Amino acid sequence: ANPLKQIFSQESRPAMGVWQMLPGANISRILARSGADWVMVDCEHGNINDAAMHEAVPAIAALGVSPIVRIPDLQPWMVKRALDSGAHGILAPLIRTVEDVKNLVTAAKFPPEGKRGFGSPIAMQNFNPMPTFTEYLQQANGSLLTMVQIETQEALNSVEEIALLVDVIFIGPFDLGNNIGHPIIEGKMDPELDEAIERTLRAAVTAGKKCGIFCTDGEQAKQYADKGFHMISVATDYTLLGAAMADSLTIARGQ
Ligand code: 3PY
Repeated sequence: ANPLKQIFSQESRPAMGVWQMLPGANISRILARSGADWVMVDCEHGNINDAAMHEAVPAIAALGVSPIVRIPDLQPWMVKRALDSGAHGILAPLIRTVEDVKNLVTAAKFPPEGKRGFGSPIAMQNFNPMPTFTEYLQQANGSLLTMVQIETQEALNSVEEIALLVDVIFIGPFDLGNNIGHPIIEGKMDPELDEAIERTLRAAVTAGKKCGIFCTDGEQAKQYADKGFHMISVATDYTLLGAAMADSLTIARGQ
């Protein structure tokens, strides 16, 4: 079962998630028990290597929450490692062209739809109930989610075509701002960045697909939920830890 896919197909509410940047299955469990609908295991910017990913993914999945892996780069072997670890989906950063997206989908699907290699027993081990080899082979193409980040000017130019190819187009507002010449400064978004974000949402909706966005706090996540986004990150483990300690210190010091 893929809980995130179920939310997408059966519920009209947005799927709210959290970003895991720090390694460790205990952190994965804390995040998965928070009530989040999905946890992004961030192998791009997080401190998570291949071994840590193999610890995080099953820890999240065991709690009935979808682990999604953000791969470090768009390389077929990274897609294979992430899906073989049992991830319910993969997110590829910084894609540029329609060709990039086609390559991602090819790497993520078993033949005849793609070229994913078959043989790891690890992925099925992490599903509940555990599928047989054959069941996993038959179900994976239809159940694992393909996601790409819209965060370059080139990807934005082709966003309507890209939306047709994957399950989720997911906006990285920081990179998108940087790459279209309107970086986010002190949390402020330029109207052109807002327009790029709106265009991406429209592209997903028109294609009958889902649109995600990276947010850094609950208030911002609520704003995008109200706009109709389908998959929204609310915070990262890294910032949550620091912010919670700072808040407690303020109270403790009577400030
Ligand atoms: C971005 O905002 O660019 C992201 O990808 C968030 O990690």
